[in-house]
Amino acid sequence: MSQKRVAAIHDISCFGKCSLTVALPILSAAGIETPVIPTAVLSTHTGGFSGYTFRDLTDDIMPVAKHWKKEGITVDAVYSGYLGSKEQIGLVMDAVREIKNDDTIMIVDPVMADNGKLYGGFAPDFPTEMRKLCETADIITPNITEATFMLGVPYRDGPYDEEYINDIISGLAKMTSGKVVLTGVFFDDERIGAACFDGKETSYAFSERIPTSYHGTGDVFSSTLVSAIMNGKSLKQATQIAVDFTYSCIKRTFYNHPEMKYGVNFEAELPYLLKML
Ligand code: PXL
Repeated sequence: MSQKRVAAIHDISCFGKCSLTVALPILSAAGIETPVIPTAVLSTHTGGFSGYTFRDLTDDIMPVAKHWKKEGITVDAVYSGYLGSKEQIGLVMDAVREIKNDDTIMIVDPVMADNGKLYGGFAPDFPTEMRKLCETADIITPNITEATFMLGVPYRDGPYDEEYINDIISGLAKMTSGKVVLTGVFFDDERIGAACFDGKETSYAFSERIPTSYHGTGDVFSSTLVSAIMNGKSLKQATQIAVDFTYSCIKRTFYNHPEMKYGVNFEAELPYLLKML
């Protein structure tokens, strides 16, 4: 099998283990060539730090994509995450047109919100724009807040029931012709995981629920999912691998009790990921 190439389009949060500083090591460890289009450079992520710097790279997105096109560089997949502005969403769609071939798949993690709230710096109409990007995707990986914001339906705190999750999944399945992996699904306090709609049926992948949350675990999850898909796993298998790996990172970090905003120790768990792949 020739080496897969995935373009990762996210910001670089210089400190805080999320976006490109998570996607790049996980995909690389999984054997995937990972060219990047950085959308912005921040001193830290925006969740829990104040006074962070923000260097906007909007003007570089299209020149990078056009240069790749001129060089004949195409990719097997594009994996987008945190985008710094509404304008960048449209530019990502344009950039993908430059670098895709007939077989390129587009995986969109509509990173913008959690726990019923938009991340700092996003205007209330940001989900409407992000929805447009998701409509063009082959696979989307929203959490429940992001899904409900894009669908314009009420957000609820968990535990959830199957009816609520099924309604969200069918809303998303109507919104995009792509497949859906919905994260942050839990029906009781014991287990948490993801619902996966592969275009035909919905399945669930769960792990033990650890009563905490760490920044950047959405990026760990989606980067792992992309890695598993590129290594030939089905969406259902990839979802279980992403749930298991994210859980193992949280568990390891929890027992060492670091700060939530510092993210998880995914590095120490990478050998475990490679075994699952
Ligand atoms: O992990 C998502 C993420 C990525 N990049 C930046 C963020 C966040 C979440 O807050 O602030 C800059």
